[in-house]
Amino acid sequence: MTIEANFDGLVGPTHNYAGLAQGNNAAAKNAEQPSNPAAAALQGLAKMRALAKLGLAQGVLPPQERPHIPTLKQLGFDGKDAEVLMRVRRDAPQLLAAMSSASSMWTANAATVSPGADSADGRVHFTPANLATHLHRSIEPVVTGRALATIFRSEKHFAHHAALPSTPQMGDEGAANHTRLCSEHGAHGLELFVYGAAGDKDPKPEVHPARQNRAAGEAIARLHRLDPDYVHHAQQRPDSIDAGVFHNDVIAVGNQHLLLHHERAFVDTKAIRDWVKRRMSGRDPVFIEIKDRDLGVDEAVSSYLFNSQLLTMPDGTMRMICAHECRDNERVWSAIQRIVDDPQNPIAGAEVFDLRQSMRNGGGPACLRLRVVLDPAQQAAVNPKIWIDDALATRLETWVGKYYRDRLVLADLADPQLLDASRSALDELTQILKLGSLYDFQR
Ligand code: SUG
Repeated sequence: MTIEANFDGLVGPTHNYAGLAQGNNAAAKNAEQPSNPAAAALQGLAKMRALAKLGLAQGVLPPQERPHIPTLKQLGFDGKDAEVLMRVRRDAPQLLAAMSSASSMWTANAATVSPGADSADGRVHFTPANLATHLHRSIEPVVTGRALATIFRSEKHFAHHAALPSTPQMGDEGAANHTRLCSEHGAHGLELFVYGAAGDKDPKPEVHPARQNRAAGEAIARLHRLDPDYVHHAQQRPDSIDAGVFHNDVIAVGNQHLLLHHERAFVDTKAIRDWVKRRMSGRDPVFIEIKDRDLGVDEAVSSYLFNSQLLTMPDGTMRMICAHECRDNERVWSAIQRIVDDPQNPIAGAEVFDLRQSMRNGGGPACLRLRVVLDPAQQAAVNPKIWIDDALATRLETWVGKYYRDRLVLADLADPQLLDASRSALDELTQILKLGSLYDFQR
């Protein structure tokens, strides 16, 4: 059977709050607070373990090497590693923070993925996101591409593209702005690309950057050899971006034939619905729209309701995987209960997870995962060591306990011992997950 697997990003040992992300309310609010990298990694692993226990295919993607000394050298900080760290802390602490972010944990921004059923050549296509609007994120795509090519290695089954040119005119933040709708995961899907800015004539957000450009979605649709009739480009509402909706997955989520979204997600919701109704075969699409009067955009953003994962269970029903913050807000929690109780949609349950360490940087359940639809032959071609089961989850928890700190503040990022421990941790991880020499320090 063709399944949708979730690949969650393992939180790296330098997870911290540096206030780097524009338009991301949570990250701005928690800037310079101490973080707990060990707790962050364990919270992510608990979600992975739980989803695997539900009978779902759950994989893990490795964190990146941080602080990233090669980029600091490229920026003119030379000498031994400890000297590089000392100099950048003294002369440009904001660059040290940018080179130390554990932001690769949010694998919804790692790449855009199109399943074989949607592509003219039948292969699964991957394009790493360039993450061009933020320095700390723009250094992710090289190693992301390497990791994906190592894990999805077969040329017969997988096609790997280079990230798009790294400029805001081609700004691409990956699957967070891409929703696939289909009758079954294995059926020909409809791919919805959501953008924040396009040509000069289109309305733009006034306060925050539009991170995704329409030109990026158009390029990816070409690269992935998608049928234009099954592709739709839709604009995000600029006022919602200014209110903190920096990615579409903060205000909309789809799974199979279901699209759950806020009233203020898209500029033209009707055009999306008409296209879906016209193209979807085999099943009637279901749209759940939460009205502004029932839940404001501010509450959608603070709770991350729409950043819940919508998962198809082995019995065919759907379940919502929500952040704890959804239950902390009564209006949000009753909106979720109404969805679960409504027999008109296939969502039959909701569960909350404590992902607070990631949430404080604006990363909810759906941010932490990259979805990859795989048929049985493609599943068999994936590096088998990355699938989470109880044994691997326990092994990774032990690994976290061995290397991760439980408190980190920005001043710690220059500590050479943090760099050493991180490299030792990643070196061991590449052995556990059989990833070869993935990192620059291993090459
Ligand atoms: O790009 N936060 C990330 C959160 C990404 C969430 N992903 C999705 N919505 N899919 C971002 O804004 C904060 C880092 C800091 O400030 O320390 C950060 O990069």
